[in-house]
Amino acid sequence: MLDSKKFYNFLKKNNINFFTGVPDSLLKNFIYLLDKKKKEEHLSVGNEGLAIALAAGHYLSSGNPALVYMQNSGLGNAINPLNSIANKEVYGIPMLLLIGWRGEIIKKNKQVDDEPQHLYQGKITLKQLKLIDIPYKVINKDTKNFKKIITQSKQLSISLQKPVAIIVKKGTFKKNKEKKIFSKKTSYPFRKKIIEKIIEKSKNNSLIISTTGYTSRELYHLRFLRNENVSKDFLMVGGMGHAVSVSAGIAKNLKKKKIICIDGDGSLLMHTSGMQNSAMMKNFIHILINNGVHDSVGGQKINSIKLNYRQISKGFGYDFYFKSSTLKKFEKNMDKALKLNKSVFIEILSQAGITSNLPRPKEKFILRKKEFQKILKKNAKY
Ligand SMILES: Cc1ncc(C[n+]2csc(CCOP(=O)(O)OP(=O)(O)O)c2C)c(N)n1
Repeated sequence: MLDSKKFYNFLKKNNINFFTGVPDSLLKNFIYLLDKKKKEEHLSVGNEGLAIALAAGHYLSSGNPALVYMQNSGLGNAINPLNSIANKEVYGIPMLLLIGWRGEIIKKNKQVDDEPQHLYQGKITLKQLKLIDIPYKVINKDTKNFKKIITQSKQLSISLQKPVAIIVKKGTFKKNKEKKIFSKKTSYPFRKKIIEKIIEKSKNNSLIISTTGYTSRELYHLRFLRNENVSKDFLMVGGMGHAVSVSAGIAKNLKKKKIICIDGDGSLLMHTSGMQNSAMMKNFIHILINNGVHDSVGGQKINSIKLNYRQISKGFGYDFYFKSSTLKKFEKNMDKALKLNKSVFIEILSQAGITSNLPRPKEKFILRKKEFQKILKKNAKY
């Protein structure tokens, strides 16, 4: 296994001294090191496309390639600036991409057992890079020559004037002594407790759409524990950041239902402009579980200290904004929101972390979609 500190030190030795990206669990031990650095050296961003653009700006102003880290699911967000800024037929911007390979191919056509949303993306990741003309090397826990790979990747990126990728398989980086420093203990409620309250409060005539990561897994687990139909919620297992827009698409057509979107701060920042449309829906409750970190992939920090969600939600046009840091106040806010025929944004401060082992949904998502559509069609009360 690779020592992420040695990996980082060698990148620095090669004059890679700016890092940016959206975190991935396969890269978490490497990103914990970066989380401690100043903004001149590390910026965590809302989506992977922004990271490519920051890296381009860094190269233009310093002459040194930056390193952009991401999960392979983030390639979708990155592809536009990769193809239309960094590509050598446009500006030709050197940079290194460090990509966690969820749904990796172990041997020829044999794929690792992973969650459904990672399977297709896992299968096409290397093909996607070939198609957009990005050379890559794959590293894993047995890689011995990582120094050579870093040196050659950087040289190649500079000589070809384009991005070059290093693909990271599961288990490549070993745990380091560096602890995540941002998932601090607070008195705020855990996400699962908040979701439980949402379920309790939203029995009648409402639909829940939940964001990517632990939020959807906890919602699923709670339905299971409560012996309730797991298909009555729409779990955004992939498409991080788009829960708000899927919810708005539903809200627009089902005006008699209350649409409740459960979001995370990392998710909301990924495609914040979805709020332009959700704010117009009068049957919309947007709940932001704000824990200041990307909890689901390791608890890496989110640059959100100065964000003011009252102003943000009001600015996008939400009719109401409520905030709480306790479950009691949150319950009251939910009661108020459910009575209003307006768009409401509820922020609740939350403690990062999971409180129990979480099962992964077993049902096929295609079947869940059909069940969910049946529920929407019947306009059923539950
Ligand atoms: C496009 C994309 N980039 C990255 C990821 C990896 N990922 C899954 S969940 C998650 C963190 C979500 O953070 P947040 O919305 O704040 O919720 P929390 O995990 O803190 O509850 C990330 C980065 C992804 N699924 N998709």
